[in-house]
Amino acid sequence: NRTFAIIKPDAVKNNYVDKIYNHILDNGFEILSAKLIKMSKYQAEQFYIIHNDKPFYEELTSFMSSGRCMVLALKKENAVENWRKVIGSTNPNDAEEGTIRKLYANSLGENAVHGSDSNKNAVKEISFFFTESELI
Ligand code: IDP
Ligand code: MG
Repeated sequence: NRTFAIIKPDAVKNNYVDKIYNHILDNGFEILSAKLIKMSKYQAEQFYIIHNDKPFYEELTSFMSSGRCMVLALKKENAVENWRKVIGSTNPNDAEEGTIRKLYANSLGENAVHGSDSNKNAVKEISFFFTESELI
């Protein structure tokens, strides 16, 4: 299975890319592709369109387009569920010890990483940023 991950602008700025890479590899994920990008505000709005009715939509899309982030396509058995476990709860205060959000996130909004929440969304999110031929 595949999942889609983002190392968010806060984590890139704080130089946590290599640490987060180690979590990915130590947990047995294969990196099919990774690239450093800067999302436009429009791209962030499209990516998070499911949240467009939420009070945090503006804050979220401004933050996600505020700086460079790294987008990744990951492969592992039960990748979606597994990656959600590795990253921890949305709010770093609630995240379990040892999870990426517990270790590297600043706040509920700036929470270091993204992970798809279902196989269906993983497929959609990967194709939002990668063509099939980029997944090696
Ligand atoms: P998830 O990333 O754990 O799947 P979602 O509920 O899908 O969490 O929310 C997407 C992202 O929106 C979160 O990762 C976080 O960056 C941001 N977010 C969620 N809730 C809030 C909030 O109450 N205030 C500000 N940002 C939020
Ligand atoms: Mg989500």
